[in-house]
Amino acid sequence: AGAAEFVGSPLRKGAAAAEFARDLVAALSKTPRSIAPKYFYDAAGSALFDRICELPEYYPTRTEWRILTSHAHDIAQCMGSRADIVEFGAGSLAKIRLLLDAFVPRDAPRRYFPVDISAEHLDSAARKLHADYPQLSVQPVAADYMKEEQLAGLAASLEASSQRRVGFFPGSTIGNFDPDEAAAFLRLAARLLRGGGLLVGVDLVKEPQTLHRAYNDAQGVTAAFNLNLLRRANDELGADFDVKKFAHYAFYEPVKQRVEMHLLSLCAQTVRLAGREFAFEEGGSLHTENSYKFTIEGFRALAVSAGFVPGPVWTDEARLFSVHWLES
Ligand code: AVJ
Repeated sequence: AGAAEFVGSPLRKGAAAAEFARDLVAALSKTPRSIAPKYFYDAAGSALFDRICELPEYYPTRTEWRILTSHAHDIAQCMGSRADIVEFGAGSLAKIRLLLDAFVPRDAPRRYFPVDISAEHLDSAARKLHADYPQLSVQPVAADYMKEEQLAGLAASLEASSQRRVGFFPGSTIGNFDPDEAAAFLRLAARLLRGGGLLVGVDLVKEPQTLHRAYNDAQGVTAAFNLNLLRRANDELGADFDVKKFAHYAFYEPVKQRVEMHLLSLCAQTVRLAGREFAFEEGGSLHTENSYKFTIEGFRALAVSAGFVPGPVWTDEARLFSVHWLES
């Protein structure tokens, strides 16, 4: 046991490209135009996201890291002895190391299932993690965790053992979901993790300038991340977006309490994709991401509505970010 092998139903490349094509055609065919942010994360997009996490303006990663470091012992206590850990949207598998290091060897988690949509990125990260934690069975799951059928293999692996299961969903990725989707995800997680719990990182509502800067960094990495969607559509789907003729636009929308990212057409232009033509007027938008911000009480109420019993919450001095333990 212990090798980094794929379990579950890996997204086959062809099927993934077909889904991207279908969703992008649908996105460009409706008004207003919008597409799910999961399509940012091909290998290049995941690497750009890792760079965002290092930016001086992007406080969430750094702040969450500090919270996890300061409370790692309490968190390990909540997770319990010899648990199976499922991480949703695991990315580069950096944060789990911090938690793993907080356990004494006899209580250390036994199996770790990082779930991520970006298979290549996940596979190499899983190999590195297993090399550094040889006692830990690392079982990457290349899947869209919003699709329960893609988690069937994972659910079966968890069921096959009597270990306690705990989830880890850091980074405020939950902020990408509309309120209905966030509740649906939490209900799915509560089912999968029954008898255990979920550790969730949640970005907080705050003064809008801080939010604005976090999504409009001076080096333009966030802009490159947003525009990468178009580059990816060109490479994978044979679309002909002229990436230079689109601009990154991100702003905080206080009524919905979310940062919105859009790609705006800098001129009137026509784009070809999958044998069709899509006209953009000058200033026309493709909405690429929402990043919802929460109050601590608001998030706890959402968790309760999804069937969790909220436990301790940890935050930083400036109350920029929060980490919640939820019992399932
Ligand atoms: C990974 C969804 C938490 O919303 O802050 C970072 C993605 N987008 N900069 C976020 C993102 C632009 C990030 N999440």
